[in-house]
Amino acid sequence: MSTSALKDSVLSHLKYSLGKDPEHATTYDWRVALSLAARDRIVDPWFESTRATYRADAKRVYYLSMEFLIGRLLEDALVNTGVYDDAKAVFDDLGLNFGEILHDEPDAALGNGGLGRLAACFLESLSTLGIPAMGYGIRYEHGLFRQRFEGGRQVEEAEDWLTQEHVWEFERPEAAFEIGFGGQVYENGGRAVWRPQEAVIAQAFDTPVVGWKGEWANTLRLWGALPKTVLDLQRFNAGDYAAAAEPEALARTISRVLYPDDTTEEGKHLRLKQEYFFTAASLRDLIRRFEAEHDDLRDLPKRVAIQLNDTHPAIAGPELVRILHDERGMEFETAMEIARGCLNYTNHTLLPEALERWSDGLMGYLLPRHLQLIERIDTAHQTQHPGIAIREHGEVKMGELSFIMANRVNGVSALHSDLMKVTVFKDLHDMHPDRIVNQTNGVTPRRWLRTCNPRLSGLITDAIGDGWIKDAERLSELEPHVNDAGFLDRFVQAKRENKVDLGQWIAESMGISVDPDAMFDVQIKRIHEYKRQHLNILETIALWQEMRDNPNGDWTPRVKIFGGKAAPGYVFAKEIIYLINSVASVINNDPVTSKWLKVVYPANYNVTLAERLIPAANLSEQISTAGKEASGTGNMKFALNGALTIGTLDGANVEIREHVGADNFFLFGMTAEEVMERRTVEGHAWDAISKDPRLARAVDALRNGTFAGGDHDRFRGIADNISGPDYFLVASDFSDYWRASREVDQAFRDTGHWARMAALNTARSGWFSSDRTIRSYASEIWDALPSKPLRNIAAE
Ligand code: OX2
Repeated sequence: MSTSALKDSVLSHLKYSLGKDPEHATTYDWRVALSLAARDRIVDPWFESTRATYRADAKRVYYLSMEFLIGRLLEDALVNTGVYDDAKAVFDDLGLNFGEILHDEPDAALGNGGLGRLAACFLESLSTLGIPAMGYGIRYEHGLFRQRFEGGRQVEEAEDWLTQEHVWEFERPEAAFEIGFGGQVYENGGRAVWRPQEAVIAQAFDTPVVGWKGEWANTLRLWGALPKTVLDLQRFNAGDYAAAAEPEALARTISRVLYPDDTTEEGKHLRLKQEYFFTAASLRDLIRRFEAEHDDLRDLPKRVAIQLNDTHPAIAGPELVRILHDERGMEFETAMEIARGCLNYTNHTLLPEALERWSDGLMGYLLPRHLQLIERIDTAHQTQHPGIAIREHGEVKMGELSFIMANRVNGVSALHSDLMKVTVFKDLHDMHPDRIVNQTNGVTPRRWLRTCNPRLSGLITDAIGDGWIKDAERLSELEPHVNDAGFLDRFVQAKRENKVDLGQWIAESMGISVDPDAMFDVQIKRIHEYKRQHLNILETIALWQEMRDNPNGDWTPRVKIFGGKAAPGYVFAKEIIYLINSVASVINNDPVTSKWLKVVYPANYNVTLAERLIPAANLSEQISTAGKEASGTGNMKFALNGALTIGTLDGANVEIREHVGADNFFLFGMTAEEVMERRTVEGHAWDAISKDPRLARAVDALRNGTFAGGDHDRFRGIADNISGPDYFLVASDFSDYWRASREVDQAFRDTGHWARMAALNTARSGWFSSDRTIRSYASEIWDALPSKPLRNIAAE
C-alpha cells in the first residue's frame, strides 16, 4: 500500500465516517480515522482466514477467558500490517503529531494482570502462526478500575474506556443467545428439563486480531449482556419508571465490571453469573458453528479444542454435558466423553485462596441443573477413582471439577507444573499421571519488543535482519555481536535514549527529576504480599539509611520505580502502596541522598505504562517468595528488552536464568523447598532480624514514624507482620537480597560488562516468545495445526 493510498483512506474516513473536515478535526477524530483505515486493511485477511478454515474443515481452538488485557490496539495493528512508517509519514505530512494521535487511544484494561495479558499475547500468536482460533470473553463496560493516589493512598475510580466508540469492534446483533439463571429442574419423559427463572441476552462483539504481516486474523468475541425486554411497559404506564427500567439495569450489570481481584473473590453471586454467562454463550456459539458444517456431535473433539483459562470458565464442563445429555439426548457417559475430549484447563496459581469454590447453596440457586450434574460427575469419578471429591464441606471445588473434566491440565512454568503435582493436585495427579503437562508462558515479541521498543528493535534488525520478529529464537544470532564494541555502544545508546524519554515523562507527569545515567530499577505488577514489594521498599530504606551514614560514599545511583494496583479489598496491599509513596516523599526530598536515590511510583499501571517502562529498565525485580509466582510474564518482557533480573528461583525465573545464563542473572533467596522448611522454624522472622542490624534498623524506621511524619502507628501493621508471622519470608530473604543488590551495584559500574550481559539477555530470550508456547499447546494439547499463510498484505 502506498503512503498516498493510506492518506486517501484516512481522509475519506474522516469525511464519511466521522463527518469532519480536516480543518476542524480533533486528535480524537484523526485517531479514529486512522484506526478505521487500519481496520479496513485487516478485514480482507480476516475474511480469508475464516474461509480458509471452513475450506480445510480445520480444527478450531477456543480460548475461554474472563480477561483479555489487550491494551491499545492501533500501534500494534499498524506494525503488524506493515503500514506504521506510512502512517507516520501521512501525519508528518499533515503537520500533525503522530505520537499524540497514538496516545489518544484508551487502554482497554479488560484484565487484572498476567492471566489477562497472557490471553492477549496468545491470541496474537495464534494469528501470527495461522492457527484457526477464537478468544471468548466478556465485554466489560468498565475494565479494571483506574488508580489514583490521594496523599499516597490508592483511590479507585471507574474506568470508562467505552465512553468513546471502540473502533475496533463489530457489533453482531444476529449472534445472540438467551442465557438463563435460577428456576427449577423438571422431569419430562425420563429427561431433565431446566426451566430458568430469569434470562438475559448475550450479544457478540467481534474484534479482529491480526498477526504479523497481516497474514492471518482471528477473532476476539466478547459478550455483552442485554435485557430480554428493555422496558417493563406495564410498570411504566403505571408510573413506576424506576422499576420499569429494572430488567435492563439487572441484565447490564452482568457485563458492567471486571472483578478487581485476581486472587480472592468478591460479589460471589454476580461473579458466578458472569462466569456462566460468557461460558454458556461461547459453547452455544461454537456448537452452532460446528453444526453448520457437521451433523454428528460425537465428532466435536476432532474439530474443537477448548482451553479454559483458569477455573473461571470451569462451568463449561457441566454445561457441555447438559447440552449433550439433556438437550440432545445422548447417554451421560457419551456426553462426558465428548466434553472431556474437547476441554483442557490451565492452572495459574497455587495460592489456596485463589482456587475458586462455590457453595452448593449458590450453585443450586443459580444453576440448579448444573449442581445435579456436578454431583453425577463426582459420583462417576469416585466410582472409578475413590478418594477424591469435587464437592466438599458444602462447596463445589472448581479446580477439581476442571481437572476431572479436562483432557489435559497444564501449569505455566516448569516449576509450577511440578509443584502442582505434589501440592494442590497431588491426589488427582496420582490417579491420572498423564494429565498434567507443562506449558511455560511466553509473550509476543511483536508488541513486547518490536512495537514497544523501536530503538532496540531497529538495532537488532540492522544487525541480523527482521526474521526474529516472526521467529524470536533467531535473536540468538545476536550472540556474535555482543563481542562487537560498536554494537554494544549502540545497544547502550538505545537503552539510554529510552531512559531519557522516560525521565522526561516522569518529570512532566510527576515533577520528579531523575538522572538517565542512574540504574533504572523496576518492579511492576499487581501489589501482593507474595510478590514482596515490601521487601524491595525495605531494601530501599536500608540503602537510604546507609547513604545517610556515609554521605561521602561512592554510591551507585538508582531510580527505584514501582507500578501496580492493589485489589480494593486487600488492606495489606494498600498499606504497602501507602508505604512506598510515603518513603518516596521522604527520600525524594532528602538533599543528602538525592543524587543517588529516587523512588518513583506512577499511578495507574497498565499495559500502556508497561510499554513505556520496560524498554527503559536496567534491572527487573522478580522477587516473589519461591513457590508462589506461578510463572510471571513481565520477567520475560524485561529480559527481552535487555534488563537484567534480580530474582528468586520462582516461576519462570528459573527457566529465564537457564536460558540467559547464571552469570547474567542476579539470584538470591531461598528455594521453594527451603521456604517450606523455613516456615516450620518458630520465630524465623525474629531470628532473621536479630542477625541483620540493617534489617532491624529498616524495620524500626517503620515503627518510629520516619515515613509517617512522626506517627508511630501508621506502618506498624507492616512492621509487625514482617517481624511476626511473616508468611512470605521477607525478613528471612532480606540479607541475601541486600547482598545481591550490592552485587548489582558493582556490576552496573562496569558499563561495558553490564552492556554485554544486557545484550545477552536479549539474545537468549527468544524462547520466551508466546509463539513457542502456542506451538507447544497446539501439538501437545490441542492437536491443532497452523493453516497455510494466506498472503502477506504488508508486502502489498
Ligand atoms: C497469574 C500468575 O500469578 C502469574 O504468575 C502468571 O504468570 C500469569 O497468571 C499467567 O500465567 N491470576 N493471575 C495469575 O494467576 C491468577 C489466578
